[in-house]
Amino acid sequence: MQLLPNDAKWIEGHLSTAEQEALLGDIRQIVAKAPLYTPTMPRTGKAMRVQMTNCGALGWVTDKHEGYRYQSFHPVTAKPWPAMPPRLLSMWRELAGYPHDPEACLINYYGPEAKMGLHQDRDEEDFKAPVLSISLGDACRFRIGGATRSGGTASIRLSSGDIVLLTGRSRLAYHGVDRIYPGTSGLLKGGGRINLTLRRVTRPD
Ligand code: MD3
Ligand code: FE
Repeated sequence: MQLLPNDAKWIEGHLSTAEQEALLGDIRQIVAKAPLYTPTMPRTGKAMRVQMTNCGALGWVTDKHEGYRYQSFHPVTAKPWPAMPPRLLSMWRELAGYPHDPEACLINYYGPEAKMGLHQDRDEEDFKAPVLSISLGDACRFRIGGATRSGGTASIRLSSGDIVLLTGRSRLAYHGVDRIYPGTSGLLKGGGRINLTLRRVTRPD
């Protein structure tokens, strides 16, 4: 385990190849029921470069008028999100250090040209809950800074099987994906990168 700025934790190579393949099998089943779609940004309606879907009770979506939010159903099919696979629940219980289960798992798919600009994740009610990120497929350059846009940032190369746990001060850190390194993993037949983020959305009572 390595510490990143503001107490973010990087667990390099956490998942074995067999575990990555098993998790990918779970993801394929989810995507068969809840297809990846291209979200559009609020106000501008511009397409994001990353394709998304979700599993769990709640999923993160964009809305042209209402901005970003969580909802219980797929915005294209209108069906409830598929359940969170037991494998993901166990990983959260093992690693998150948080006494309540996650409610959402956002699944991001990056093609070779995709990236994600520097942003904060602040659509959840409870910032005391960590975010657990799992990388699968091609490696990427991931950038993380502090709680303001103006501060310095650190860049790391995230590879298939790596975990990043955003706890404490890092929970509100600016972060983004600068680039994908195509052809660096054989896990996904067509190439590209999948990132899973497990999140608690509502404040537990
Ligand atoms: C730091 N995803 O879905 S994962 C996102 O690789 C997102 O797809 C990126 O940023 C990806 O919102 C980065 C690592 C990550 C996830 C959530 C964070 C870093 C974070 C929340 C707070 C601070
Ligand atoms: Fe994010």
